Amino acid sequence: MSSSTSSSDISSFPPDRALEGKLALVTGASSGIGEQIARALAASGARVVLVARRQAELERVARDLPAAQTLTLDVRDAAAVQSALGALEFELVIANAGLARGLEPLQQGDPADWKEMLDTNVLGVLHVLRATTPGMVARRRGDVVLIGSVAGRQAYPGGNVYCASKAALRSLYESLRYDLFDKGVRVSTVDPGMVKTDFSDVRFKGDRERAAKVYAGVDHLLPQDIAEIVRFVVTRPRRVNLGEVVVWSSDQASAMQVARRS
Ligand code: NDP
Ligand code: 8X3
Repeated sequence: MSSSTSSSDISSFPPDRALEGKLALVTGASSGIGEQIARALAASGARVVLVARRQAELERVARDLPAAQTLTLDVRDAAAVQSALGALEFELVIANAGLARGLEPLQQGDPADWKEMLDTNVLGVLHVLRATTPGMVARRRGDVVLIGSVAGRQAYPGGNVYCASKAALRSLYESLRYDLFDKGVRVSTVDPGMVKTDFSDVRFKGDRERAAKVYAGVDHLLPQDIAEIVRFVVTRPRRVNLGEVVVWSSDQASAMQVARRS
């Protein structure tokens, strides 16, 4: 684990002390939504543990955040996740790491892509929760926030396995509530619509032109929008559990219907 104690710029999130000293895990913190969640939680005083595979990107994010630590970790590796996270006393766990691969009809799909999505988006989340929830239960305090997707609520053409992976998270969210509600651990799912990040570059395997078309002419969401909402969710009084938050771009009527201005 590397760490940074720099106290320079924490991006644009208004600072407060609502999470002062709390240990927060953010998976997928090397870019996009996870990076901004890490910045938002740190702006409220959390000590953030940043997890992803790309160490240089984690270190770039951690440089700006007081008391941030980085952990280079693949969430698909159950043993590595358990050994890296199992002993840490998290109060906040944000399961954000995830990805899409491909947008073909199932009959043209690549099983390697399916495996990568299911291993990351479903099993990866389970590995992280298995490693971190026992401590939260023992301390009778914690917040779990899943980053789902509108894709888990409404399937769309070519979304097949990605949509199924996010639908699995939605079911997991409902089930986890039974596991944790009387153990002092709140469970929430934040389900975004179109957020401009590296998501589509990854989905289209580096075809930036195709990725750019996804957001063309749309007043898409920014990762900061989702991060502010996650910060809001975890800073409510303990009696309040904001369970499900669906966040659309104002230009989206549904996962399939998007207004384009050009
Ligand atoms: P990004 O590609 O910017 O971020 C994905 C993050 O996940 C990266 O930090 C990546 O880090 C990490 N990650 C991927 N695979 C692994 C792995 N095996 N182990 C550890 N970390 C991993 O995309 P987004 O920020 O958009 O995506 C974040 C989450 O938001 C995902 O779960 C996505 O499904 C969800 N989402 C995105 C939406 C969008 O429109 N962008 C809308 C709805 C939901 P690294 O490569 O360094 O490992
Ligand atoms: C990402 C949003 O609609 O591209 O989960 O699937 S969408």
